Amino acid sequence: MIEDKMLILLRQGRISKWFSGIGQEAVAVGATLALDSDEYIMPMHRNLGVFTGRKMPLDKLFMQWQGRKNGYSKGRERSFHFGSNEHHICGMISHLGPQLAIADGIALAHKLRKEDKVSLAFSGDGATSEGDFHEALNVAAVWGLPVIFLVENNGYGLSTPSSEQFICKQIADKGIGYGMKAITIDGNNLLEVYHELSAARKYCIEEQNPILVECMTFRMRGHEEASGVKYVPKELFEIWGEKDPISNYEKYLLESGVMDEMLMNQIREQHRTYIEKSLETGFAEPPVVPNVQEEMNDVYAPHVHVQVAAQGEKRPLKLIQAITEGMAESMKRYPNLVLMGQDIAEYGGAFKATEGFVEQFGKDRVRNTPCVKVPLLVLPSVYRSRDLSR
Ligand SMILES: Cc1ncc(C[n+]2csc(CCOP(=O)(O)OP(=O)(O)O)c2C)c(N)n1
Repeated sequence: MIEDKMLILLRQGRISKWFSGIGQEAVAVGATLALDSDEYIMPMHRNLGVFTGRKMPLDKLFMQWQGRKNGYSKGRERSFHFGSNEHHICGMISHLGPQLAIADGIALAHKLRKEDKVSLAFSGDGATSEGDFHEALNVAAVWGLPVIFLVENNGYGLSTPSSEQFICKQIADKGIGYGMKAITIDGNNLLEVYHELSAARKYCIEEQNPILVECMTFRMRGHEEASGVKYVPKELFEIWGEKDPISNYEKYLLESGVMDEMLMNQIREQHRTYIEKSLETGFAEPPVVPNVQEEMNDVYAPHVHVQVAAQGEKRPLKLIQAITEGMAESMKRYPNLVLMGQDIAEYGGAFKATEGFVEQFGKDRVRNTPCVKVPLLVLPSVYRSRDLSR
C-alpha cells in the first residue's frame, strides 16, 4: 500500500524519485521475519519490507524520503540510502554490493564473541558480477562467517538480462564455487521465503558458515520509476503477474480460512489511515536549514585533545618498529581490536610490522585475509567504542 501511494505521489510531483519493489515484496518481508530483531540487515532499494518488517514508524520513514531533519539521517539522504542502528539496519551504500563486506564484518564480530547471531545482506543479480560480491563471499567462506547472502534474482541487472550477465545456470552456482552452501528458492512465495530463511539462519549459527540464498522473483516496475521497463518482453509481466506474491498470499489466507474478506478489508483500512496520517506528519515537517557546525559534529566524534609528553627514556627506533609498538599497544588496550591484512599473521607482514603478533594476541585477532581489495570489514564493537576519538 505504501508502494501504491508512492507511485501516486510521484505522478503528482510530490516526491521526485522512487525505487519500487512491486513484485518482490515477499523476499524482504519473509527474510526480515526470519531473523531476530537485533540481527543486522543490509537492505537495498527494493526492500521496503525490511523497514516495515522492523516496524519503523512510518512518519519518520516518510520524513526520510522527503529529506527532512527528523528522518533517519537528518535530511542527508533521501531514498533508501540510510540506516537505523536502533532497528539494526545498515544503510545502503550502492546497489552493487559494497554492503556485503560489512555483513562479513558484523558476522565476524558475532563469531568472535560467540553470539548465536547472523547478518543478512541483500543484493540483486547485477551485483553478483561485481568484485565486491566475490571477495565478500570468499572471505565469508574461508573464515566460516555466519552471513546470509540473499540474492534477488529478478532476471535483469537494471536493463541487462541474465543471459548477458552470467553464464552459469543459477546464481547459486557462484556460492558453490566458493565452497559454501547455496540454494535457489521461490522468492514470490512468502511462506517459502520465511521457512527457507529461518532454516538458513539456523544453519549459519549451528555450522558457523555462510549461505547463499537465491530468490527467484520479478520486478514489475523499472529499476527506478524514471527508467521504465521497455526492455522487458510484455508476456513476462503476465507470467509473473500470475505469481504475484501479495495476491497469492491473500488468496491463501482466504482459502485456508485464516482470514475472511471483512477482516482483510478492515486491516487494509487501518493501514490506509496509518499511511495517510503519517504522510501528513511527514509532509508537514519544514525543510532543513543547514548548519555547518551541526554537520561537522555528526561527522566527527567529540574529541578533547590531550597532549601527552614523552615519558621515560628515549631510544632510537626505526619507523617500522614504532608502528609495530604502536599497534601492539593498541592491541593490549582494546581487546576488541582486530587486525586484518594480507600475510600479517604467521608471516608477520610484508614489512614485518606484525611479527610475533599471532603468538601474543592469537589468530582470532591477527587475521590473514585472502587477497581482498575491499577494505570494509567493520567490527561494530570497535566502531562504537567510546574511546574511538583517542
Ligand atoms: C558501484 C556501482 N556501479 C554501478 C552502479 C549503476 N547501477 C545501479 S543499479 C545497476 C544494476 C543493478 O542490477 P540489480 O542489482 O540486478 O538490480 P535491479 O535494478 O535489476 O533490481 C547499476 C549498473 C551503481 N549504482 N553502483
